[in-house]
Amino acid sequence: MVLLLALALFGAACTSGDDEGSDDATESSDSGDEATPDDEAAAADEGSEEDVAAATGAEGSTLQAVQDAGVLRCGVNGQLNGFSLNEGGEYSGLDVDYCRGVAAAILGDPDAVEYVDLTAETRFTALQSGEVDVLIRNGTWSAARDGELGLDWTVTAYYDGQGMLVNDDDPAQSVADMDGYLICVQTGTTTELNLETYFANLGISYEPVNVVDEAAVTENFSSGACDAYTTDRSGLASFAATYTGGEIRILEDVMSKEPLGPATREGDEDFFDVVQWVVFATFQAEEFGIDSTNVASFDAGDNADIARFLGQEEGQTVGTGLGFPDEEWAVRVIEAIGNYQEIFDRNIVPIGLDEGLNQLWTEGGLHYPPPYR
Ligand SMILES: N[C@@H](CCC(=O)N[C@@H](CS)C(=O)NCC(=O)O)C(=O)O
Repeated sequence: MVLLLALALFGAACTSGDDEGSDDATESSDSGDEATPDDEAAAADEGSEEDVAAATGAEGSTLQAVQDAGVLRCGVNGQLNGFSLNEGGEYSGLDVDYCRGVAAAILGDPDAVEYVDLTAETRFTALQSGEVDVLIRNGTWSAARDGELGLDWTVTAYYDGQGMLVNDDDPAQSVADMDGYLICVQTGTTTELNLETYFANLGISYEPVNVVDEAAVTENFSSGACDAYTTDRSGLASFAATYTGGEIRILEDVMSKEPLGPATREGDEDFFDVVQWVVFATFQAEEFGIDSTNVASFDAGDNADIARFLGQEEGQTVGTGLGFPDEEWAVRVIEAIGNYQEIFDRNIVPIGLDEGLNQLWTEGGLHYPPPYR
């Protein structure tokens, strides 16, 4: 009872990031400085052991529950241009596309999604407690989140790294020049842990200004309460795309590895498979030259691999074997959201980022879908 009440209160207090005043959004600048790398697994922001117990309890099959409900509850950011932006209830972005892809695959309707905006701090509790079915919120796959947090990370949909943003007229050319800086950093993120490690390795100090969402970053950065802002480089690009407080600059430093992708609850194997293969399908379609405009009429010719991907191989059971309702699921995904290149061009190119590692393995990137057979 106590646990349920605590979860309910925590959720109610924190899930509406948009509504939080900036006073509440700025926390003591002391707290982040005290974490050590050993604290990472147990970081307060990353859910308690009780949360894990709730997650691994008898939830039943999420896949079945989603199919029974006819709607997918997708935990997203809601404030992150390029990934998940909530504009009056209209959602767009790479993360949003994957919510839509999963809904298209298992429910036959990419619009059958209920989006739940989550802050960095509340996101894992929301997944653990069953408030959302899947978490697709620019989340980094890390060992502690995979293990002790009781989550499963499906596949990396966006390879990122942490960066640093400063005012254009700031003298710093790299993070090494930033001794003693006041740095805006979001609580509940890998970012605050990496920041400490990176500065310690450089042998310089900093003062964290802890904030809970992008609105608070904007306020603190534009007022000069922070000299710099650190987060995933995609988050910095997203911030820079809409920031109107003056000229800003992103330093060259890549401070960490941030593999971002969807997470499901541990022990939820069939749903995990479905979410994972929806992401793989977007890589695979690109590899086959299949996109949203040609998928409905694509001629597989003599290519059995393509025929199978499109659900056209005689007697195939690979799709239903994974948990999909039929063999044409991948066609619905690509019709709804396109292949990865289309998803990238639609969402990420407008915020000014290059593909980097987010390309097929055949083009020097890390996207390598396992064989669909
Ligand atoms: N990838 C990192 C950082 C994720 C994160 O929450 N980033 C911030 C900065 S891009 C964010 O989403 N802020 C928007 C918000 O919380 O409303 C993680 O998983 O911890």
